[in-house]
Amino acid sequence: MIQQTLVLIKPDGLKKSLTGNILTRLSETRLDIIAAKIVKVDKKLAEKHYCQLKDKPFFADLIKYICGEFHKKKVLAMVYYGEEAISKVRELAGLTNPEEADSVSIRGAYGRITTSGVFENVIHASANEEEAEREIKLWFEPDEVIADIYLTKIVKKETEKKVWTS
Ligand code: IDP
Ligand code: MG
Repeated sequence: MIQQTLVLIKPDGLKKSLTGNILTRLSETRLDIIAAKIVKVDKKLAEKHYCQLKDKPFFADLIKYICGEFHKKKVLAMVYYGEEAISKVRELAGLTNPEEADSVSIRGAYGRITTSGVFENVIHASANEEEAEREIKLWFEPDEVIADIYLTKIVKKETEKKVWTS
């Protein structure tokens, strides 16, 4: 089945200059990148992204982690597209706990658990189609994705926006 999945290189991955290594690993999947951007994650976006975990004891630290408070204040957000994209990327990413992840997986190779218990596992990958749709729509506008993956509509908006001065 053709699918799309949200991939984030988390702040620890960027701080440790792992972007190239991680993208090389992901290219093993032969999937297409159909969207990519650097995002400065604010608390609102972080809380929406991880809304299913809001009752977990590690939630507050997780929000700080993904907002970059322990590393760099940015993540690389991408959408990968192709045959069985979700399971292919999840498998390469490895288990959530970097110490339990296969040592050749991305998380197994590059992740760590901090002394305060944060799983710094360098990459996010959507877990299923429902999560992928919710997450892609949260992180990207339709015009930022170069394939027609979900239904869109045109709305007229009269809002201010920042433009280059010349
Ligand atoms: P996933 O990223 O493998 O889908 P989730 O359960 O969705 O795992 O958790 C989201 C993120 O929250 C993880 O990637 C990890 O950074 C963090 N996390 C999950 N479980 C724990 C935990 O038990 N302790 C600390 N951090 C955790
Ligand atoms: Mg998850």
